[in-house]
Amino acid sequence: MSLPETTLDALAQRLDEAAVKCADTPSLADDVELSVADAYAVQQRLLARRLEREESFVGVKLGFTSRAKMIQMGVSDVIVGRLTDAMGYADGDCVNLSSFIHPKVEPEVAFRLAVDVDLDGPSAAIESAVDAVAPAMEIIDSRYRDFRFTYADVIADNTSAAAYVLGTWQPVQDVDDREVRLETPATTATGSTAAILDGPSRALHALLDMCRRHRIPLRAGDVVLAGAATAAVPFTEGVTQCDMAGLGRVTVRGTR
Ligand code: OOG
Ligand code: MG
Repeated sequence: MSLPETTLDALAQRLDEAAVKCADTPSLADDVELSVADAYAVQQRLLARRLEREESFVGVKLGFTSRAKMIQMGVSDVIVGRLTDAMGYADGDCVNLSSFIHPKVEPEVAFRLAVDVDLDGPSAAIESAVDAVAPAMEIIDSRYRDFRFTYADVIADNTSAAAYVLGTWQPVQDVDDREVRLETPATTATGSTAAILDGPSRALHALLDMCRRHRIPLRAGDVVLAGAATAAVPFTEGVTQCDMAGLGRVTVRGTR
C-alpha cells in the first residue's frame, strides 16, 4: 500500500528543508513504512520543489554501482537520482562547504546523451545514445543524521545528490577499465572504473532498467553520472582532484 499524497508531500518538505537549511534529519523509516515506489514519489516531489525555485533538470545519477559503495553503505541494489543545474560545477570551480551538512566526494564517470532514450526500447539504445564521456566528481551530502539510512530513505533523499563537477567532454570510448585516483587534502583513494558494475557501460544498462521501472525519462542533453568508482571520502577545504586514465583530470576547491 502506498502512503497518502499528503504524507509524501510532508516527507518531501522535511527532506527539502533539511537540504536548504543544512540541518540533518533522522531516517524517515523511524516514522513511516516507506516502499521503494513511495521513495521515488518523494524524490519526484523534491525535484518539483527545486524546479519551483527556478532550477532546471539536467540529468540523472546512479548510486551503489560499486561494491565498495554497497559495502560502505550496507545496501545491495542500485539507485537513481536527479541532477539540476544548481548542483553543477565546472572544472576548477570553488564549492562552498557551508552549503552542505557533511559532504563527501567520489570519483565518477559522466556520460552525455545526444538523443532521447525510449524507455521501452532495446537496452543497447542507451549506449548508442551517448555522445561524450567525461571524468567527474560527485559531492554527496545525505540529509540523514550520520549518513545513516535505509535503501528507501536514500532514494527519497534524491540519492544524497548535492553537487557534481564535470571535466572536459571527450569522444565516446571504452571506459570500462580505467585507473582512477581521487586526491583530497587529507586522503587518496585509488581504484578502477571496472568497479562500477564491472564497467560504466553496464551501469548504463542498469540505469535504463531503473528508469523503466520508475518511469524516469532519459532525454537528449541529459548528463548521466554512472556511480562512484571507490568509496566516498570527506570533502574538505582545499583542492580535490580526480584523475581518470585517458580521460584527464577534474579539480574542485572546497572553500568556507
Ligand atoms: C548515496 C549515494 C551513492 C554512488 O555513486 O554510489 C552514490 C550515498 O552513499 O549517500 O552516489
Ligand atoms: Mg555517486
